[in-house]
Amino acid sequence: MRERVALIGAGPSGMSLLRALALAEDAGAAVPEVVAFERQDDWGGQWNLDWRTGADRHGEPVHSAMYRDLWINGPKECMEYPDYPFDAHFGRAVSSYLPREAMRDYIVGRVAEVAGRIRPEIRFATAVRWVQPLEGGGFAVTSEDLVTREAVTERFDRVVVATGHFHTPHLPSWPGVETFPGQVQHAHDYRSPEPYTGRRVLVVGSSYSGQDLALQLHRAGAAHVTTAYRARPQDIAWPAGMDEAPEVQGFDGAEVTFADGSTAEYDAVLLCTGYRHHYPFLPRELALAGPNLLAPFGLWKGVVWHADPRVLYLGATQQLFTLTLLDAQAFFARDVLLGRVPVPDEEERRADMDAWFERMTRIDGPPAALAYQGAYIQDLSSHTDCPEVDVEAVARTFLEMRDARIEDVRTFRDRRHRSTVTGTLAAAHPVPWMDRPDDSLEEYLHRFPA
Ligand code: NA7
Repeated sequence: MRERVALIGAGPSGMSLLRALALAEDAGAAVPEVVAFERQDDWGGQWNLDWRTGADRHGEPVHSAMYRDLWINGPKECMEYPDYPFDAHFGRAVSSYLPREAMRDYIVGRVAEVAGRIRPEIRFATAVRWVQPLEGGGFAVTSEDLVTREAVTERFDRVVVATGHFHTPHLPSWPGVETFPGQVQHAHDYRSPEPYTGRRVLVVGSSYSGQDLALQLHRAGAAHVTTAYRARPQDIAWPAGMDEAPEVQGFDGAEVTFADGSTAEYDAVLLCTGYRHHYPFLPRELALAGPNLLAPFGLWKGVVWHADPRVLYLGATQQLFTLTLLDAQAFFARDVLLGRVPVPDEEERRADMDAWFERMTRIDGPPAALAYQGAYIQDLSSHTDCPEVDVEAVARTFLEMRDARIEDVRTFRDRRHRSTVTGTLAAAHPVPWMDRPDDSLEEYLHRFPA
């Protein structure tokens, strides 16, 4: 009998898996029956903007942290699918940094060829409520149609979890924070900078969200923006109106004390403190937990759940390479599902996970982190026919971006990088990013005559 696979989530990872399966089928493989469950009304995961915060139109937690004015914060050349160049998608050279809508358009464009077949496999506006391992094998998956409110329980042989891990905020607390008189908001609920204009803002957390939102607020006229880091300072030559501080120790009304004993007053606090792995539909023994790591706990090859290899995860790793990383995982997962990649025994899986974990502990900075994830992508791809990523060239582009950002955080998005796939040098966007170019797809493409 044909195996049945439940795919939970139709963001870029789930879309990549559906596409990879369709390609295998075209090449003559017998593929399992896949039912994909997607809580949102459309595919695209994080790339879908919802103006709402808190609850979505069905009363479910809003999935995406997407905000107006988001432009990618690494060059597109670091995210380019080797078999789907940006030039080919847009029919022209565009800038290295794209607004949200253009990026989403590219991701959707990549699956266009098979969209007519894979989209019907997705049940939109449908939430998986519970996955129960069955004694006789397989899983009982209970899902709820969010429109009709009907719940069904169906049997599947395997489960692929592709719900991502940037939807449930990590919300640390500090002594006295409840006495702070202004707004304390997490980045997941941020939609636009206007409420921060003219204010002194403390951004807590200095990773992707912290870096971008601090700059967004500065650009939109915040009176002052301080970024509080935890691990290490960012090496940025901060422009007037921006600075950074070490870890927050506590609040006393509007006054914040930092780890070096210094204090400052703020009007608003924006928490860019990351996200939690959160899989409320999985029993504890199947649910990934722990911090956002390049080698998450309990996943063989970052994909196969060690404790029960019938469960696979996509996109659960910390992301540097983003789309190409997700694609490499999707091809790997597909070939595990097709039996082309044998899952080794427990001991061998454990030894492999330990080796990658130990290697991760030796990472001492961005170049080493990029080399690590590049090697991981190559390792995954060596088992499949996933389009090959030139990981060294992409890592070099990342580091060029990093140097440009350190040099001037306000202008790094105006730089032009070269595609590692086609060799094309990106076009120059005529409006500097600091001047807030319009972020609609139509207006963006209008800037680059075909
Ligand atoms: P990340 O990349 O998971 O980063 C979260 C950051 O929050 C990270 O730098 C943490 O510091 C920091 N953090 C967590 N708790 C604290 C406290 N208590 N004080 C200060 N700093 C803290 O999440 P992002 O939202 O930036 O990015 C998520 C994804 O969005 C990213 O992968 C991109 O794909 C886009 P740490 O480094 O652990 O010391």
